Amino acid sequence: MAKVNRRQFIKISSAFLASSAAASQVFDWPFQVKNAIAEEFLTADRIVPTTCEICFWRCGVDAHVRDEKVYKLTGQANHPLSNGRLCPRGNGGQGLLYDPNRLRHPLIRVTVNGKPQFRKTSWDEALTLIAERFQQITEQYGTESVAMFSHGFGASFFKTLFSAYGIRTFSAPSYAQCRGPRTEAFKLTYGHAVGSPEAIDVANSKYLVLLGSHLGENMHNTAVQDFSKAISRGCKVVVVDPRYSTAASKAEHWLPIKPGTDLALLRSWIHILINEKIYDVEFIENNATGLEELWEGVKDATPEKTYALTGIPVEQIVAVGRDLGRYGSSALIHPGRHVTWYGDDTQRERAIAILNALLGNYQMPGGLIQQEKYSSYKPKFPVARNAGQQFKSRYPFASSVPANEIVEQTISADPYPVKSWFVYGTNLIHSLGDQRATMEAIQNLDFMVAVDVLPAEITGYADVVLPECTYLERYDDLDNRTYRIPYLAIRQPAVAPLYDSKPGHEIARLLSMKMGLPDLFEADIETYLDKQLKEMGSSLSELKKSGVLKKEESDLYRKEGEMLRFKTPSGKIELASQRLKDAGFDAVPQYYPPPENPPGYFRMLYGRAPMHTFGRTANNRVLGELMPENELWVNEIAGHDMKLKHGEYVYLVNQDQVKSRTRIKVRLTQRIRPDAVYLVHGFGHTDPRMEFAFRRGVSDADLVTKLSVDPIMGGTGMNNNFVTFSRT
Ligand SMILES: Nc1nc2c(c(=O)[nH]1)N[C@H]1C(S)=C(S)[C@@H](COP(=O)(O)OP(=O)(O)OC[C@H]3O[C@@H](n4cnc5c(=O)[nH]c(N)nc54)[C@H](O)[C@@H]3O)O[C@H]1N2
Ligand SMILES: Nc1nc2c(c(=O)[nH]1)N[C@H]1C(S)=C(S)[C@@H](COP(=O)(O)OP(=O)(O)OC[C@H]3O[C@@H](n4cnc5c(=O)[nH]c(N)nc54)[C@H](O)[C@@H]3O)O[C@H]1N2
Ligand code: SF4
Ligand SMILES: [Mo]
Repeated sequence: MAKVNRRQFIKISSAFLASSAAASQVFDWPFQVKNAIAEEFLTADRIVPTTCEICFWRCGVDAHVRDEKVYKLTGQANHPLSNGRLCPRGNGGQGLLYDPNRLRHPLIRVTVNGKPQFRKTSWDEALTLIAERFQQITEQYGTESVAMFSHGFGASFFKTLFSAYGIRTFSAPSYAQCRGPRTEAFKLTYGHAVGSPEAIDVANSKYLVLLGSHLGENMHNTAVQDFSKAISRGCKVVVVDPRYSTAASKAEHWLPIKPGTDLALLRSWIHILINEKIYDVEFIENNATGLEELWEGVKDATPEKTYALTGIPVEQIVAVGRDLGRYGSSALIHPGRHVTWYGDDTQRERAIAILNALLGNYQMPGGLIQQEKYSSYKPKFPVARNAGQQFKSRYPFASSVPANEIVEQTISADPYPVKSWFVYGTNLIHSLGDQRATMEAIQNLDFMVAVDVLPAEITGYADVVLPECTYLERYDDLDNRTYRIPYLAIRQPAVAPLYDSKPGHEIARLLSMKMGLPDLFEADIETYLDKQLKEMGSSLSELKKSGVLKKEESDLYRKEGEMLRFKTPSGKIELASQRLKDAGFDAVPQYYPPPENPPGYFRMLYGRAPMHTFGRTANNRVLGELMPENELWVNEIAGHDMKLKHGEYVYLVNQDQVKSRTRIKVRLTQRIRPDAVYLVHGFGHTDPRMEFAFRRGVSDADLVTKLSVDPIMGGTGMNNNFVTFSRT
């Protein structure tokens, strides 16, 4: 059990409320911005091309500035991830910049009259304290006792700093809580990951199968643009989802699958392709191993048996299976993105990887493609020699550090203690599931730092809170990732940082001085970026003007007769995996049924809404007005049976009798199966310093008390939680 009160959540500080009122006056929030948006004819003093950070896709955004205020954001025409457009969230980015509840000053936890409070402090005092505490803790427990959690590419400067200091443990919720199983499954099958942005040719696909992947609600800008291109070019879409999603409304087949049974369905399609010999025989003969073992492993997955497991009629299973054979290399089973669902996720993703291989769509139009970087140049930084122990995952195929494992180790101190967390841009309370474990781990820490832009829940538990300025007020590292159109893009400030906030690079540089690494960073970020850009054949002045440089579309497809080599042990695509077998797992994905609903309970499913990103936009006044709270989708008939009324507010109680802290509005609908309910993630905030988001809607994270951990790579399946309703 948690040691009570060791690190109490700091509830509210009157300083915040006072300062937020002042902010409204300064910015006349939100009307000033809204009026400006309405006045399209306004001319800007300057338009600054930069990179969006309302989510992690990194579109190119033009910030329109007048009188030193950003009054409009539009998509950069030339940037390959935006193509002149932003998603609704990107358009509402000023809502973050001018959020009256932004963190304004560094804060230190102090105890006054026995009660924890935050005290406003100077940067110097805050950073001195961090350096001192890190030194004490690493001297006492070793450098490995400090772990960093982050999300977003602003974290790069801190990773550089901590690597030079000897810290080795870096973790992000985009791995074990998001796409980790996809990464490992594709590596096991093809020897490389799918990447982000995904190396898939959706725009040219003729037949697209989406499992979950709710494009249109999942609003990754270019992914949605590609999806609409595909549809306008006549692509047939199949959506497998217990819920009639936006994508399902564009589909030829909506397969309202029994939740958690997708692997059975995928195995059945593999069965059909092999049994009817409608897979790409030549491609598989030349490029894959393990076909016989694969067939042995899926022989029992007949459509009839699959119907009984999934609830999808035999005719539909067969029709889609045969269509897949017919469309062959121009068909694509979308690999998904947030795939930590049921704990069998790596094997489900393996089945997706295998199916794509059987279609022969590898490096073919409409299938899996190759992408390139704009430049192979990467700045080199020193890495400490006397570093701490490398974190060793207990999951054999975890290529990154599962965040949940750090939580466990912070509680158990086994094999060594973790005593300090540095948390950059991730709200662990809402993103890791199993909040009780996260809280218990936090109680075991000697010291925690949170770097954020908002008073997100996680900051309430920190010893030091550092206010970063928003993406519209800072430089970051260059964006030089692989993409079909190799590009190089910059994030640069549109306006100066508000309040006493600072850019991450500046915080890291100041901290490096205190941590005894004064030569690690250039004296200023512009010199650093310019040096890199010169190595890449450009310059800071050029990129500041253009925002992005790009090359011609890379070679996406393989050439006729090209010999392919895969970075797997066999050099081929591995339909049956010896590596999995050696580690005690199924070489060919087998289906194990998920736990059934307890009587009277509904499986809790969650996802995205077009105008919000997780919990980070719930307090954004521009986006919040478009969607102020989440609703609970309940099947109409099931809801009537439970005596629920459309529009009434209820608490949710889960299988472990954990009750939601807040209430949610019921939406009775035919668009969901009767055994499941659905809500959008990111609501139900309980930190009162986020005045707009406070207590609006329910947090799914509060109710994820059961994690179904993937034994292969440690991903945390969250879909095996069940809820019922309570009016009190
Ligand atoms: N607007 C917006 N867009 C975003 C984000 C955001 O915060 N806001 N976040 C981005 C990020 S980081 C990610 S990872 C992606 C996530 O987006 P996706 O990868 O699309 O997420 P999923 O979890 O696959 O999608 C949730 C859908 O899966 C369905 N589902 C639930 N259980 C099952 C099941 O057992 N079987 C099947 N077939 N379907 C099921 C749900 O009903 C829901 O429609 O979105 C990205 N895009
Ligand atoms: N229950 C449940 N858990 C989930 C999910 C779910 O749908 N349901 N989704 C999973 C997925 S797919 C993912 S990718 C993860 C996402 O997990 P997180 O990345 O933790 O999600 P966010 O809520 O966006 O938290 C980001 C934090 O960064 C802060 N922030 C925003 N901009 C900046 C910035 O410029 N600088 C700094 N320093 N901070 C900034 C925000 O205020 C917020 O506190 O969660 C995973 N966990
Ligand atoms: S998808 Fe939307 S929120 Fe994400 S980076 Fe692009 S414009 Fe910004
Ligand atoms: Mo994600």
